[in-house]
Amino acid sequence: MPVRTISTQPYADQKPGTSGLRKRVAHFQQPHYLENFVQAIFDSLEPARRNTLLLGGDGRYFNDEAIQTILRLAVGNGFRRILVGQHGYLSTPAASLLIRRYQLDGGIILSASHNPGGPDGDFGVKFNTHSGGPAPEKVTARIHQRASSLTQYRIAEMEPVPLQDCHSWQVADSRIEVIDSVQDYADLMQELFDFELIRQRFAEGQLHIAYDAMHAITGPYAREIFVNRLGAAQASLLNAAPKPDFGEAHPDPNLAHARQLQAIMNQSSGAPDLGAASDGDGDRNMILGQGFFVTPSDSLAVLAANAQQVPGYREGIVGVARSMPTSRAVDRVAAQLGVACYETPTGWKFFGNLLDDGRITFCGEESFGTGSAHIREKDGLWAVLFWLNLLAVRRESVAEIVMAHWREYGRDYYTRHDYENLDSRIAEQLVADLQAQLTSLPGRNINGFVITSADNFCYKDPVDGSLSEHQGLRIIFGEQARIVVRLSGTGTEGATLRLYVEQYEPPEGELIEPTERFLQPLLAVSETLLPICHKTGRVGPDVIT
Ligand code: VG1
Ligand code: CO
Repeated sequence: MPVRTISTQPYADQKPGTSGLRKRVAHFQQPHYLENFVQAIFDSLEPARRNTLLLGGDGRYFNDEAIQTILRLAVGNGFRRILVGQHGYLSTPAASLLIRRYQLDGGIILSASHNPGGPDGDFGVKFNTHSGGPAPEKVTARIHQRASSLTQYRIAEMEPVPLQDCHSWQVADSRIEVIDSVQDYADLMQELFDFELIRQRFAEGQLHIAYDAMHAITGPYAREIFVNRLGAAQASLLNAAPKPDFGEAHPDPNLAHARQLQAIMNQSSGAPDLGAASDGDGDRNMILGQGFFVTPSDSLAVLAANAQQVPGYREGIVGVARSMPTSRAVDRVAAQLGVACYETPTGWKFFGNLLDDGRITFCGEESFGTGSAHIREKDGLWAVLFWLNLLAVRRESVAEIVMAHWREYGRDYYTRHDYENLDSRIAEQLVADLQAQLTSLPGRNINGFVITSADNFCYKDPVDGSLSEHQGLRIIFGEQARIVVRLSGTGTEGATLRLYVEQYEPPEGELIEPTERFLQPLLAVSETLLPICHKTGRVGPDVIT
C-alpha cells in the first residue's frame, strides 16, 4: 500500500484556542487544511509517543470525511495501533477514558463542542495527550509552530475503512480497531455511583429524570446508562439520536438553548425531579430541578460538599480547582473541609497537572463543565449521575439541596454575559482601556462597592512552574464581589467578550432573590468600569448564562 508525500503550504491561522482548533466547516474543507494540522500534531510528538492513537468525534457534519482522512494520515505516519470509535463517534469524556484505559499515546477528538454544526456550522480538532487530557499549552504551542512552517504531509492511499461494526483490520504496519466506547464508559460510571440505589428509586417511581442529549453525542451513552442499566423510562431521553446538524439547533446546555428541557422542568405539576442536558461532545452539563436552575459554579460546590454521599468518593476529597471566572462558592467548601483550592485559567487543560499530581479530586468551570480525577476531561454524564445519586441518597429535591447549601455557606449570585461577534478591534480596545486603569483602581469606591485589587490574571502552575499570562481581567471587591472580563478563545467569527459578575450573600441573608435583580447594582458598576454597551452600541448581551 503506497504512502505518498504531498507538498503543501503552511496556513498561518492554525493556532489552537481554549480547546483545540475551531473554524467554520468550509474553512476546514480548504485543500490540505485538515491534513496540514494533523501532520503538525504528529510531527510535534516525540518518536516514542507516536505509536498508538485514538480517533473519534461528536458526529457533526464533516466528521465522517475527516476521520477517513486522519486514518490515512495516521497509517501514512506509521502509527502501529489506531482505535476508532464505532460510526466515528466518541464523546470527549469517553475519549479521555479510552486513552487512559488502553494506555494510548494520545487521541484526536473531532468536535467544536457546543458550537452549532452542519455545512454552515463549525468544526474542530482537539489533541489529547497520553494522560487523556487536552494538550497543555507547551504542546499546543509546538503544534502551532510546526503548522506554521509545514511543507509536506504523509498520507496512505487506501480505501475508506467501514466504521459501522466493531472490527479490526491490518493495513500495512497499522492495526485499525473499530471499538464501542459506550460499555467501557458505562462500566466506569457504575463503579463510581450507586446504580443499585438509583435503579431502586426509579423502580419505586420515587425518582424521575429528563435528559436532553441535544441531538449530539451523548444519546447512545445516556440510553445505555439511564434506560438499560438504571431502568429509567425511554421517554426520559430527549433528542437522543446524534445528528450531523444537531437538529439545526445549538447543542449548548444552558438556559438560552435548552428550551425544550426547561419547559418540561417548569411545568406546574408533574415535572421530573432532575432535568439535565449535555453539549455537542458530551463534556458539559446543565442541572435543573423543578422550576430551579443550578449554576455550574454552585453545582461544583454542592458536589464537593457532598462527595462522601457517593461511593466513588466515600473517602473524601484531597482538593478542588476552579477556573478563574468560576464563582468562589467552591472555595468556601474547600476552606470548611480544610483542603486546597486552586484557581486556574479558563480551559480544562490547566487542571491536568493538578489531577495527575494527585492534588485535586474535583474541578469545574462556570461554563457548565464539572469533572473529577476519574478522567482528564470535564464529564457531562458524570455530573448528571452525581446529582442523581445525591437525590437518591438524600431524598430531597434539587432546590432543597441547593438551599441547604446556601444556608450553610452563603450564596454566590452569579451571571455571565456574552457579547458575541463584536468587531475585534473594538473588543480588544475595551479590554485594553480597562487594563490601562488597573493599577489605579484599588481603593476606589463605586456606589458602595470598594475595589480591593485588580489585575490581569497570571497563573503559575504549581506542578511544573509554567506561567500563563493575560488570562483575563479581575476586579475584586474583597469577599463581597468580583467582576471578570476576558475574550473567548473558542469563537470562529469576530470577537466574543465574556463578562462574569458575582456577589456574595452570607447565610443569614434572603438567599432567594432573582439573580439579575440582585446583581443589578454590580452590573451598573461594571458598565462604569467597562462601558461595553456604550462602546459597542449594543443594548445588552447576546447570551446570559
Ligand atoms: C469556553 C469556556 C471554557 C471552556 C471552553 C471549552 O471557552 O468559557 O470554560 O473550557 O469553552 O469548552 P472560551 O475561551 O470561549 O471562553 V467545550 O465544552 O469546548 O470543550
Ligand atoms: Co464541550
